[in-house]
Amino acid sequence: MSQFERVLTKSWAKPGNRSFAGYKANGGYDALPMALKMQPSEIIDTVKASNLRGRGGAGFPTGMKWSFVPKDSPKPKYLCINADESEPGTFKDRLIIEQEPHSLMEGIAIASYALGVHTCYIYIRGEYLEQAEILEKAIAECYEAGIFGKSVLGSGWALDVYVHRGAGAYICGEETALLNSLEGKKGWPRLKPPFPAVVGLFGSPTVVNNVETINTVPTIIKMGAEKYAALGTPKSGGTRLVCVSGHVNKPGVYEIPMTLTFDELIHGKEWCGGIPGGRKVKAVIPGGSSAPVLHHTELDVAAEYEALKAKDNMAGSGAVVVMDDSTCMVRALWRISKFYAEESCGQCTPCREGTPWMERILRKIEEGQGEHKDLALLKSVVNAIAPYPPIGLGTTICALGDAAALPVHSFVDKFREEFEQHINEHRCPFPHPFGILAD
Ligand code: L3W
Ligand code: SF4
Repeated sequence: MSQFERVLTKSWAKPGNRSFAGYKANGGYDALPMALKMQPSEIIDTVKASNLRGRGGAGFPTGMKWSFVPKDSPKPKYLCINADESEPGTFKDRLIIEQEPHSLMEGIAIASYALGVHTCYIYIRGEYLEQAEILEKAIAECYEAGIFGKSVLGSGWALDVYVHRGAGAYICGEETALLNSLEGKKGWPRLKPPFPAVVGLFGSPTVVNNVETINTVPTIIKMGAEKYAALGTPKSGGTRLVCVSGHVNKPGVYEIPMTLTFDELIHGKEWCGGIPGGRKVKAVIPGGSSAPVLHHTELDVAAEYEALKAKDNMAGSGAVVVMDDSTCMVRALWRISKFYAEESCGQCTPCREGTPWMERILRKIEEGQGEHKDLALLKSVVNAIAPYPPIGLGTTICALGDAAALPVHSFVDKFREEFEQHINEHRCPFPHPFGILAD
C-alpha cells in the first residue's frame, strides 16, 4: 500500500494552507477556472463519471443527485453544505475545515455554477465555533478575491455564501431537518419524497451535500473523472476519509484507498499501527455509531460502500471506532443507545418511545439487574423500530430510527454471550466498566 497517492490531504499541514494565499500557492483554485469554461451539464456529467458518492452516510451517487435538480424550475435553487458533523466518532469534516477551508470554498463555487445556484448555506454544528470562524474568514477572503460575489472570477455568475450555526441537535444533520432548521422552524425531519433536490429549502430545488463530498469536487475537475474514478472501485470512485478513534496506537483522520480492509487500517504500520498494550481487537464500528458493529472475525472487509453493503453493513460517515478486548459491549451499546434516546426528535412513536426504552433495558443489564426475558423484550422493541437484516426496513420518518436500531441488533446478535454473562452474574464482569464510550 506504500505507493498509495493521497489526493485530498496532500497539502494538509503545509504552512499557510488554511489561507487563500497558501491554498493557491499549493495549487488551489486551479479547478474553478477550468470548471467555468465547461457547460454546467458537462460538470454534472464529470461528477457522475467520477463515481463520487456522498460522504455523509448514505453514499448516494453525487452526480445522480445533482442531475435530479430540475433545470427549468422558475424557483431559485440552493446548495446546502451539511457541516452538522455529529455522528459519534466522526470528525473528518472538522479537519477539512481546519486544514483546507478553501478547497470547500472552491467546491462550493464549482457546484453552484454547475447546479444553477446563486445562494449557498453552510450549516455547521453549533459546537464548531472555531470552525465557523475559519469558514467566515475563508468566505471573506473569497469575496475579496472575486471567487464569490456578483461575478465569480468575472464570469458573470453571482454567488453568495453564508454560514449558519446549528444549536446542538444531532437530528439537524438529517437533510430535511437541516432545511427546516435553516428556515427557522423546529428541526424536525420531513417525509421523503419529495426529495430536497426537487422540493427543498423554502420549497425550492436544493442540493444538500456533506463537506467532504463538495471538498472533493475540485480534485475531480483537476484530475479528470476517469483518473479520479480509477483510484477507487467500479462503483465507488476515488479515495475517502475515515476518522479512527478508540483503542489504536495512532488515532486520527486518514485518507484511504477504497480497497483497504479494516484489518489493514487498524494494524498497518502506515495507518493506525495496531492496538496499545498488545491487546486484541474485540469489535469495530465501521461507519459511525449508526452502523452495525463488526465482530473481530469480520475485519477482512474493505472500508468501502459496496463491500460493506454486501455484508449488511454500511460505510456511513467514515467513523471507525475500535474497541479492544477490555471493552464491555453492554456498556458500549448502552452508551450509544443513550445518545439516540436523547437525540430522537419525538415525531414518530417507535423512535420516541423505543429509543429510551432500549436505553433503560440496557442500563438495567449493565447494572446487573437484567433478566433473560429482557433480551427478548429488547429484540421486540428494536424490531418495532427497524428489523435487520437488511438495512433500510425502518418504520420511522428518518434514518435516526434505523441508526438507533442497527447497533442494538448487531451488538446483541454478535456478542450475546456478554449480555448473558451480565444477566447470569448479576454484574458487569469487566474490571473497568467506565469504558471508552461511557459518560
Ligand atoms: C432525489 C431520489 N434525491 C435519495 C438523496 C437524498 C439524500 C441522499 C441519500 O441519510 C444516512 C444514514 C447514516 N431523488 C433520491 C434522492 N436521494 N433518493 O440521496 O438519501 P437516503 O434517504 O438514502 O439517506 P439519508 O436519510 O439522507 C441517512 C447517516 O445518514 N446518519 C448520520 C450521518 C452523520 C453524519 C455526520 O455526522 N457527518 O454524516 C444517520 O443516520 O449513515 O445512512 O440526500 O435526498 N429518488
Ligand atoms: Fe424524529 Fe426519530 Fe422519527 Fe427521525 S425517526 S423523525 S428522529 S422520531
